[in-house]
Amino acid sequence: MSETAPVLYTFRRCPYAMRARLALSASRLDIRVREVVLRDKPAAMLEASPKGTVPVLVLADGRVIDESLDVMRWALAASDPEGWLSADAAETDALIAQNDGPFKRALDRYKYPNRYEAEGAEPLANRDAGLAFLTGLSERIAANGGQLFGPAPTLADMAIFPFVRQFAHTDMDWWEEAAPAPVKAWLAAHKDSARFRAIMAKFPQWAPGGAEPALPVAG
Ligand SMILES: N[C@@H](CCC(=O)N[C@@H](CS)C(=O)NCC(=O)O)C(=O)O
Repeated sequence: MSETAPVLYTFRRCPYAMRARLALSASRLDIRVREVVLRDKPAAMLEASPKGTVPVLVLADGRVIDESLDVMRWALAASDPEGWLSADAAETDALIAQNDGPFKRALDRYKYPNRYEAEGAEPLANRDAGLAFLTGLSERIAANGGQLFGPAPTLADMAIFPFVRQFAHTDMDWWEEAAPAPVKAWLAAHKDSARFRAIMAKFPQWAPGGAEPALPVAG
């Protein structure tokens, strides 16, 4: 048990928190987990990051990293044994920006139509918009030998697949029938990976003074 391990405020089902946990797990750094319930955020988390989103990583020296991509990049800059930073940085950034911008927007409107009724969002039009992005990913995956930038996963794969998972889970029957085969196989393999299963371990809600389990490392 390290006195100086960084602490991660996280929520198991949040795709932003998932991508942070994936990179932290791949880095094999010693990270302590504080599982958060979003409607009952701990005061210590809000003190560290008043914007109130997960993930939040608090370093031993008090520095706070409260954007998921920044957490991923911090972890991999410290330790990248699997070469996740080996892909072209500008292309990686561009692909992740499409995911976090237009694709996430379409995903929310497809998955939670009631929340966007007032703006007249059309769930199936948004599903089509999402599918157009996924078709582009699928073409890359097929051309590059299984992952977005080659045969091995890099930052972009790990930053994006938790969102594709949410999109697929909105209607699995439709996904199985309509999604292009390469992106379907890519998602299935990531969901079934030892790494993903490890970072989806269930932890009880953290309370001050409570246990801080180590983030599982796997893969
Ligand atoms: N841009 C942030 C987004 C994080 C985010 O929106 N997380 C959601 C959960 S998936 C959240 O914490 N929302 C606050 C809330 O629901 O109270 C990041 O990349 O870390």
